[in-house]
Amino acid sequence: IVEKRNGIATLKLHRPDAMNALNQQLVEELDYHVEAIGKDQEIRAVILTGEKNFAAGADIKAMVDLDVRGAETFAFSHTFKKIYNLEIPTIAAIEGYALGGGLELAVTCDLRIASSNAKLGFPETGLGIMPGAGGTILAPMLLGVSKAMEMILLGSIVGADEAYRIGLINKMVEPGQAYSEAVNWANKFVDGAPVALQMAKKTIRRGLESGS
Ligand code: DAK
Repeated sequence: IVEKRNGIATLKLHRPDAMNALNQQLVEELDYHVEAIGKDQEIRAVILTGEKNFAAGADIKAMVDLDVRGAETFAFSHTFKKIYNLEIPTIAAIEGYALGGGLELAVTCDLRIASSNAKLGFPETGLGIMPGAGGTILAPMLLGVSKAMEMILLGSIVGADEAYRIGLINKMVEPGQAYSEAVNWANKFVDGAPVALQMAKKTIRRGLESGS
């Protein structure tokens, strides 16, 4: 579900019956709208969120029967990279579960606000796979190598308070408040200096990528 209001674009994952598990169609729709937002000069901030939950990961049921070719087509890193490369600030507003590919989507954003009952983790290795959409790169940047190794190798799922303590999320709010707080932050970006925000974001990224 896409909403554009007062310079803020909200992309809400809406497959509530499957906890917003990321299937081909959902990712293709996400890709389409991210592409459009990237070209829309009116939009000054993006909020990614989900209906009831953020996202419980890649759609395991859809993945089970994929052959190699199908798996290559299903890979959604290119869509996440488009989100990562948006020049405007991006915020993930997390209620409920953000697991696996869902958490990878959240860490693709610049900022994360989660409700106190959110649960976050990378359970992939327990399923015999690995985080394949940027999590292995972005989690160590956010958490440090040690904590990222722990989360990914143990597949542990943490609550919002622990996620806040280790720097996985920026802010913890009351249940049901993640989106409204994300709007508060997004409004600051809409009222802010767009070039300064874009250059600050770009420079932080460049510093991380060059290791300096
Ligand atoms: N996929 C498909 N369906 C899912 C799902 C998922 N990840 N998570 C939940 N659902 C569905 C359930 O099947 C159920 O559907 P019905 O059976 O009712 O039709 C519905 O959502 C409600 O789920 P539950 O009945 O299980 O609800 P509970 O409250 O009891 O449990 C839960 C919630 C989130 C703890 C549980 O559903 C769960 O453990 N879900 C799976 C979480 C998970 O393992 N996520 C990681 C998926 S692996 C790659 C790119 C990306 C990835 C890998 C490689 N490459 C490009 C190489 C990413 C991988 C992943 O994300």
